[in-house]
Amino acid sequence: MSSLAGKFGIVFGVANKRSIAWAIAQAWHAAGARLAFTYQGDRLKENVEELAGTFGAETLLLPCDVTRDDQIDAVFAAVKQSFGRLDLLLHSVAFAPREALEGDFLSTSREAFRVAHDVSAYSLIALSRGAAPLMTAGGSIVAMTYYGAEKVIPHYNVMGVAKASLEASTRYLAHSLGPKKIRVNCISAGPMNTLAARGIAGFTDMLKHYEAHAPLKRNVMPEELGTTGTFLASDGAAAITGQVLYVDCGYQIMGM
Ligand code: NAD
Ligand code: 0WE
Repeated sequence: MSSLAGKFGIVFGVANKRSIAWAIAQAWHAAGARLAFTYQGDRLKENVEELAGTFGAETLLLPCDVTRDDQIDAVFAAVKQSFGRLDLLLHSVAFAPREALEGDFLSTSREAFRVAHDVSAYSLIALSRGAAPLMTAGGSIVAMTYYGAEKVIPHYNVMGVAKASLEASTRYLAHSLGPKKIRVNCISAGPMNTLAARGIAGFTDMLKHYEAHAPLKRNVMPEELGTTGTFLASDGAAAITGQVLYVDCGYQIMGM
């Protein structure tokens, strides 16, 4: 039997076919889960509609800017109405104002700090609070993070600080939701060529650096985030919560 057969999931963070959220959604779907998708705004609706449509008409599609409490409430009300319950949630959402990822970290404005933390870290708490009452048989919440949370990656700047907050929030949420059998974990992915990485100065060199220095001597493939996402969502991971799993070809273990 498929590992996610009979499970209901919701996916935040699909922008296009290269999105990490789409790689994990495809794997969840292949493992038997029925999914709802949210999109950030009208600009992305058509993209997500077309991708989600490949799973058939029973897929739910809902707008959700994660900085908007009213939209978050509406999403979980609609999920309750259509699915009746929820087992899985993927958080694959991050944003910091472009200028904060370019200059010196010392120049980080109060507003860029606020926005980065609201979109990229606080949203995990808000979405978990919305999902928890629907996770009546327990559940698995998975969030995407990056190594810049723990070591300095030049130019990642305030996003690294927001990812550190996301990872710490994962631990506090795991403690809060553990008694309800809801698990909360992060996947720390190696660099991926997605929309969020587009236009980052030196990104191609970063991919080459990983190829040269990661123990496995290559970069991560999207399907490998899918298989890890499916494992964390499955009952096989029933005793794993509050963790950061590195899916980075081993890069994180290196000291030099
Ligand atoms: P992506 O651009 O495909 O996905 C980012 C998503 O965030 C988009 O779908 C966008 O619509 C959404 N988003 C931004 N602001 C939002 C808001 N206010 N409300 C709702 N949604 C909003 O890029 P990706 O690389 O797939 O990024 C997904 C996640 O993976 C992010 O958390 C990112 O930090 C993380 N990650 C990416 C990499 C990488 O190298 N690409 C590596 C490790 C972790
Ligand atoms: O989490 C990310 C990127 C998230 C991101 C991307 C953008 C680009 C467009 C957040 N906010 C914005 N704002 C924009 O205006 N990654 C893990 C990918 C990434 O981004 C980097 C990296 C890596 C890796 C930025 C600098 C250095 C390395």
